[in-house]
Amino acid sequence: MLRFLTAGESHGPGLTVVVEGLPAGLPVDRSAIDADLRRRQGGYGRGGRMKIETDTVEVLSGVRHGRTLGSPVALLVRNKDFENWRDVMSPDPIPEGTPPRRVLKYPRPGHADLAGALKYDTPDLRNVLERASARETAMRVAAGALARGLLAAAQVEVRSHVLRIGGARLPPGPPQPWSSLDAVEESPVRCADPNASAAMMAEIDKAKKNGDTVGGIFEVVARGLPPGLGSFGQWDRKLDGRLAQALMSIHAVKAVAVGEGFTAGQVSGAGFHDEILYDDEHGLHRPSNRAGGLEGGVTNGEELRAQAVVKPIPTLLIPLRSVDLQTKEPQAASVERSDTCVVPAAGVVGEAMVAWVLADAMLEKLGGDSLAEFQDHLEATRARHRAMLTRRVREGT
Ligand code: EPS
Repeated sequence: MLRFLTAGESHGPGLTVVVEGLPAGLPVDRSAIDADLRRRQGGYGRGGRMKIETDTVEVLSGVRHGRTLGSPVALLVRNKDFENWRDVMSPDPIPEGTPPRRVLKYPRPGHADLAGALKYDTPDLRNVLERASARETAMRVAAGALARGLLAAAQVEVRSHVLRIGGARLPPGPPQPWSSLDAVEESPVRCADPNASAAMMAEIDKAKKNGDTVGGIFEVVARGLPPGLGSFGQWDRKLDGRLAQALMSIHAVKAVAVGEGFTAGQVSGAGFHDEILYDDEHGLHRPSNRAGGLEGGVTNGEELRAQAVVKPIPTLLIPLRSVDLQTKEPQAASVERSDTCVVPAAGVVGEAMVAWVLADAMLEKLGGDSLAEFQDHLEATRARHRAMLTRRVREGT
């Protein structure tokens, strides 16, 4: 229903995204998109580039007087750093006799450098890393902010928080309640628990001091979703599969779980599944949510929870062993300006990707070329759900 395509290199003139499939009439607030872009740029452990950039969006098409037109929405974020890279990133041929600048020859273990050089048959790793860079995620966040606008019109909210950085983590226990997630925005590592936050910052300091990097785990939480998004009918319609793909596609993400998925293999069925209860006050309800709001690849009306593991990013100030791609001599991997930890920022990108998948699934279920049509369909669906969840029907009637 919805699709987006991004374009742009990390040090090129800018990054763009084209979004198609949003209904007409959806409010678009540029300052809300910029606020999400700012959240992505933040987080303790970010490197020098974030001091250069102030990501702000320009709307090139598809929005008029603050509302979508139903036509493709095109957004642009300019790279301020391009001023320093004009020659290196010029689309024009290099004048004869000029040696190429900032060529990279020593692939970083864990980065796309070597695999990309082999794929595109290029000896200059810059041709790979410029697009492989996580800077591209700025446009995912911009697209995600549009999706979030559609979700807001359906009273659906999406948040993220950090569960672990290196050896520091939130104490084990029940999932962080929604109400505690406000505090996340005040934490430099986007974790609601002040003690865990401090320990996570210490992990980042330690990695930085050692010329190393550190990864972790973030969780995305969405509430207000109608039941019935996704489908168990085909493999590619299952919402858990679609969320996993979207989260796994974020740079440095190496594993994704829905609900308590990372521990589901260690407990019995009786200890894992969320019982179904009924009382007149609450209607049908669940005492726990280990499934993370998805059963059979379909939303069940509980909070949706998905976790992602972010690896330590591969640009190390004290580099790992590598090889000169030309001479094949041993060589320390290239060192580029980089971040020590991107887990908090990755969580913000995770929110955007989850918001995107959920908005797509909402449109798939409800349809609507205009926001009003979409909202009418939603209200009718919610009324049917209310009836099924609360109305007692006597046997035989
Ligand atoms: C990023 C911009 C990049 C890096 C980081 C993400 O800026 P630069 O390469 O100019 O320092 O900070 O990129 C990577 C982690 C990577 O592996 O390429 C951003 O905007 O998020």
